[in-house]
Amino acid sequence: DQTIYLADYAPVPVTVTHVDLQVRLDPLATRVSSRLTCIRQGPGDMVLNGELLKLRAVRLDGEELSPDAYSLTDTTLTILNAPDSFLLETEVEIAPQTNKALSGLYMSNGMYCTQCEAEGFRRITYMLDRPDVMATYDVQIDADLPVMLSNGDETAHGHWRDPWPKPTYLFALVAGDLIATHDSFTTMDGRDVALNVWVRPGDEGRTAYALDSLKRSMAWDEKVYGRVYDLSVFNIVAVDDFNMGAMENKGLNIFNSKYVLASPETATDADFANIERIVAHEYFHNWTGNRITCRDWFQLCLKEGLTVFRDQQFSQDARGFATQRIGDVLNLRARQFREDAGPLAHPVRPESFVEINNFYTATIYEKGAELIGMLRTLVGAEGYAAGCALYFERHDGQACTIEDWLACFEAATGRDLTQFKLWYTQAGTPVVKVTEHFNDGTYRIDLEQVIPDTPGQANKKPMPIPLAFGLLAQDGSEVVGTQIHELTSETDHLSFDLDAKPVLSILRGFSAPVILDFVQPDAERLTLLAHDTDPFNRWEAGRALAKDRLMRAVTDDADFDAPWLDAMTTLATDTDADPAFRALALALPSEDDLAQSLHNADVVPDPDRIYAVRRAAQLAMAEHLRDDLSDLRESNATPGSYDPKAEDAGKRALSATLLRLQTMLDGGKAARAAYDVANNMTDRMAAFACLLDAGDETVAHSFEQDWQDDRLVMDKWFMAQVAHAAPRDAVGVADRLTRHRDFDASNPNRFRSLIAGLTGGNPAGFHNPDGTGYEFLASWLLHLDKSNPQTSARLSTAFDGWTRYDADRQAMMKAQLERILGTTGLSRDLSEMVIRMLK
Ligand code: DPP
Ligand code: ZN
Repeated sequence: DQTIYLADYAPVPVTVTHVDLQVRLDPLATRVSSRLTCIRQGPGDMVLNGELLKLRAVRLDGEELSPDAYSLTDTTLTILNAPDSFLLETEVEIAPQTNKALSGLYMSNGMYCTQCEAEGFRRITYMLDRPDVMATYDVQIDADLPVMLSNGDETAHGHWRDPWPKPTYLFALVAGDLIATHDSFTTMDGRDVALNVWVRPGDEGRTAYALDSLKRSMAWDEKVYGRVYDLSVFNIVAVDDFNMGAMENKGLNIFNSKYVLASPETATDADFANIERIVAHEYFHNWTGNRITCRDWFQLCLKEGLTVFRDQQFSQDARGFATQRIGDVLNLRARQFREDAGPLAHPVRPESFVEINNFYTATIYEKGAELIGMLRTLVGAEGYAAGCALYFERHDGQACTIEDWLACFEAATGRDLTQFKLWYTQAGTPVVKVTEHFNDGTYRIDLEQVIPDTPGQANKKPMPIPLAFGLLAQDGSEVVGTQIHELTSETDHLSFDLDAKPVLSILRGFSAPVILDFVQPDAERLTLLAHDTDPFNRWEAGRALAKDRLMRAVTDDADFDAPWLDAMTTLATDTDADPAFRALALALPSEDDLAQSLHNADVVPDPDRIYAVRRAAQLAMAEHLRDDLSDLRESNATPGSYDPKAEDAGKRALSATLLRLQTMLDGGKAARAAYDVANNMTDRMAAFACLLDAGDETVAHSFEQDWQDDRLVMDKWFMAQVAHAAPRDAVGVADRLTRHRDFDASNPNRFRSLIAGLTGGNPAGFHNPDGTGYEFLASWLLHLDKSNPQTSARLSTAFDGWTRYDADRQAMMKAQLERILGTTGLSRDLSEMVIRMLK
């Protein structure tokens, strides 16, 4: 059994305080010489991690170690009977060119780069590869290359010194033929920091937005959290082959090029927003992750949940609270609620794992961020600021736990957080049941929380749930402004003396990551949609109305009624409302959201029916809005040159929503016109998707002619064709595209575009009743698993909803999961995922 348990945590007997590395780069025979300054802290042998290393020499205090003084396995080097303090030297050889797992040192388009989180450093040299061992670094890179980068400050060409002790996972090295865009930032304590974004020659015209985002992030962290940058240089590098979005290595962030490079012609508004958010996220890690890191990988949410919360706050400030919050909640529900409802559910702080890379999940990131938001609500903005200040002061330079974090808030605010800690240890999305009573001038709300059983966890304890709420009169005026009620027990109630029954606006701002079980009359939801002072709940009321109708259309063939369609029209045409908000409010719940909601209501979801009903709803909306569509699009045009600012992005989003409705009516005429005049990728992609939806047979070819030399744009081309294929054609389209000359499974972006285009982008296609979608996914997961287990395991989560479906589909998905599990040579990553999904 390869399971690792939180309960087994023990500090290392011998630690490393300084790492001196010399790296002689060569594609097939890189030599890494390491000198580790080691100090004993307790009894026991020193067990260093190492994988795929050829050990050439090992010396202790300058003496060659005799074979009986150490032992070697495939994954460890153990120094027996080590003294109290010593210098350990090793020399190893590695082959970055053949490293297709993209973990450790590897090559991407001729450049050398690294990815060490979580456990990649052990593929570079023997070391205590765990986050609670923090060391300073001196790195000498030897190669005949123009640019050679590592962490910290450069003291001579290719020589880098990082004075800040850091764990191995934050180590980075980059070398190759790269070009930088330079800028600088003056910190609030008056130091100049050089900023560079390094890219492959030819891409230097697409770095401006990342640099601008970086400067704004640095200023924001100073202003809002009082956090100042601590080196004289901050480097960002764009890499084409990268498993994650980006990586916060100290002073040398490495990014998937998708999240750095942007120009109006090649990147969409969503790309710009992602770049802004991820640049901020990785920068914010410098304090929440790097200066204060995690004691062990079970504490991953300590840095990730907090840093996601910080990047969400930053994006709210940059782009507007309501639309950002709605987007973040949509994402949470789509990814985390789904995870929490299925076989992969796990606590924000898990208690065991087999492969840590499988735990970079929506639960740890996005639910982790929600916990920080709830904590802030519970202790108040001032209490939160005081707790954070204490955390930075008390734990700077340390590797910490969730207990350390919470203790700072207890100390700073006097609040007991014992019950709050349950949010970290209990998995599953709580359901809050709300029932109302109005009688003789008394309005009463009954509340009940139910936390579902999840794998390995049953009979959970009630958690503290901050419920922000307000009350409106039936005419829409607010009678009780926003208050916070803390639901801490299983059941509770609230009472008010009122002349008439009010309209309840509950869970304002989505104040807790819970599912509301609250049947509210349509008339009240329409009132909230029109009048709620809380913009999140205005949107939520519209969403509840839409979902209700879609669900009833699926189960009872119900029609789309005029009052709802009127409300949608009012929204669409409400020129006082923010276009971004209107776009969000007009968007229907996704097919996957409906599948999960039907499942929750004990209805077996039929993907084809869901697809058809959603189209029918769009058609009904389109017909209702028919006479307004052109004018509305006209009035939300963004003429002139493209500006990525949120205001214009909102207009483009609304315009794209309307174009989709127009396409339902005109078969693609308006979309063709929009495609032909588009001067930016946002408008172009919106029109492209509509044309594909409408069955246009020429647009894919002309798009390809225009963009075949642009890798990031071609990712969109691959994805859109699969996502917008008719359900019965989707697997065939995906399969055909895997034989396209530009399909390269070893590039994670390309692979993900195609696979997720099917599994996420085209659910009815993926769930084709003939089972070909399942077979296609399993085959490609097995194919990729041989070279890149991390990405293969990540994409296997498309199967995690398998028990929702009918018996035939279940049997076919189960058969594919079993087929994967029965394959010899399966990675630890993929096998852990499949085993958990089959349990
Ligand atoms: N690079 C990933 C992130 O920033 C893991 N740390 O979240
Ligand atoms: Zn992160």
